[in-house]
Amino acid sequence: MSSLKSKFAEKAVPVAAEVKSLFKDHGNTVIGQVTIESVIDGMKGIPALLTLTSKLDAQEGIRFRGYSIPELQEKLPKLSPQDEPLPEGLFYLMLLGEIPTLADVQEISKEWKQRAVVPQSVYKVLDALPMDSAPMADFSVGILALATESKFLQAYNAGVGKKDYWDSYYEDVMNFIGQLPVIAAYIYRKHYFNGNVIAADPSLDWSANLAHMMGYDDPEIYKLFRLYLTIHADHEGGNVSAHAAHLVASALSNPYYSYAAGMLGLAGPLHGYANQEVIAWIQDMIKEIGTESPTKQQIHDFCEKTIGAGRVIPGYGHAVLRKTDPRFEAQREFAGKYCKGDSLIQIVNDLYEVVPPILGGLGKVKNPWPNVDAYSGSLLMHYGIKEAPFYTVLFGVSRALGVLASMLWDRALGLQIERPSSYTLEWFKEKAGL
Ligand code: CMX
Repeated sequence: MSSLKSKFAEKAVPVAAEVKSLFKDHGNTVIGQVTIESVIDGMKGIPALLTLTSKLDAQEGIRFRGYSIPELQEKLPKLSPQDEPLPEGLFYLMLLGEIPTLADVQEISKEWKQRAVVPQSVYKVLDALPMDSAPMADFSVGILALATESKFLQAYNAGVGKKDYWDSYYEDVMNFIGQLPVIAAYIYRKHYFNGNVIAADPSLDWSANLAHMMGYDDPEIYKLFRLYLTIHADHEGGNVSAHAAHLVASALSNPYYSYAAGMLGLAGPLHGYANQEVIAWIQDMIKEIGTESPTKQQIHDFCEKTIGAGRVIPGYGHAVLRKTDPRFEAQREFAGKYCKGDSLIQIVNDLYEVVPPILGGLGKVKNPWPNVDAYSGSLLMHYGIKEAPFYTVLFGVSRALGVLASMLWDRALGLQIERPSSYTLEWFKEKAGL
C-alpha cells in the first residue's frame, strides 16, 4: 500500500466514527432553517452537505482545510522559493488535512505519472467525435470512456462490502487524476494542432506536464499552470460541479461517471464556461470599439450595453462570495509580476474599476466583485494559449483534485444516497398561507 493510501486509511477510521456518532447521537440537532426564498433561490445558504476539503467564506473567500490562498502559497511545498506551490501538495492537504513535505509531494507526482496510462479505446472515442464538438463535451465523453478502467466498478461487481468501497475508489481517484491531463492535452492538440500529440515528459510535475503536452514549455508557463491548477481545485461542496459529482456518486456511480456529470455542470455559462465567455466578451468589446486599448469610459459604455441587452457581465458576481475573489487577487498579483504591458490584461484591470459600481448601481446584484473567471483567460492569452473554448477544460482538470478527494471521503465515511424532497406549487402556497 502506498504511503498516501495508508495515511488516508488511518485518518478515515476515526473520522468515520465521529460522523457515525454525529448521526446517531446528535441527528436531531437543528442546524439551519429552510425558507421559501431559499428553495426558489437555488437552495443557497441551506447547510446541506458535509465537505471536508474546503470551506468558502462570503467575505474572506476559500480556505482549503483552513488555509487561505496566500497561506498556501507560503506553506505548501514548491520546487523553488520563487515558484508557486505544486497542486500535488494541495491534494495531499485536502485529503489528509495536513501540510505535506516536499518528499510527500514528489511521491504523489511520481505516482500520478505512473498512473497516467490512457487506454487506446479512449483515444478512439475522442477521435470519433466531430471537430465542431465543444472541448468540454469531448472532455466529458473522454472521462466516460475511461470508466471501463474503473477499479471501483470491478470491485462492486465482484461483490465488495460497503466498508471497503473506499479502497478501490482510492485507486480510481489516483489513476483518474494521473489520466486527466493526458486526455485534456489530447483534446487540445486534436482541436488546435491537427492531432499532433506531444508525449509526457517524465521529469516534469503534474502541472508542468500538462503545459508541456499542450505544447508550451516555458518556466513561467509552468509556474502559471501550478498556480492555475491550485486555485481552481476546490470551492467547498455546494458549487454546481462539485455538487453534481457528489450527487451522482451518492448513487454509487463510479468516480468517472460522477465526475463527468460534474463537468457537464462546469460547462454552463453561470459556472466554469464564464472563463471562456469573459475572453469572447472582451474580444467583442475590442471589435466594437475598434481599439485594443479602450478608455475606461468606452469600457463603461460597453458594460452598460451588455446589461441593457439583459445579459450578465461574465466573470463578475458570485452565489456565495461578497468580496473580490482571492483567486482573482492571486492571478492579478501574478500578472503584476510577469505580464506587464499586456493590453488585454490592462482591460481586465480596468474592468475591475469600472464594473463593480455599475453592478452595485443595479441594486439587485448581491456581489458586484470579480470572481476567478474574470482573470484566468487573460493570463492564458498572454502566454499564447488563445483557444478560449478550451479554457473550461483546464478548470475541469484542476477541480478534479478537490471533488475527487471529497468523493473519496464520501465513500470512506459511508455517506448515504442523496435524496432531498420536492413539493408541488400548491404545497408551497399552502405553507405561505395563500
Ligand atoms: N452581471 C449582471 N447581472 C448580474 C451579475 C452580473 N455579473 N451577477 C448577478 N446578476 C444579476 C442576476 O442575474 C440576478 O438578476 P435577476 O434577479 O434579474 O435574475 C440578480 O443580479 C441577483 O443575482 P445574485 O443573487 O447576485 O447572483 P446569483 O447567486 O443568482 O448568481 C452568478 C451568481 C455567479 C451566477 C451571477 O453572479 C452571474 O451570472 N455572474 C456572471 C457569470 C459568472 O461569472 N459565472 C462564474 C461564477 C464563478 C464560477 O462558478 O466559475
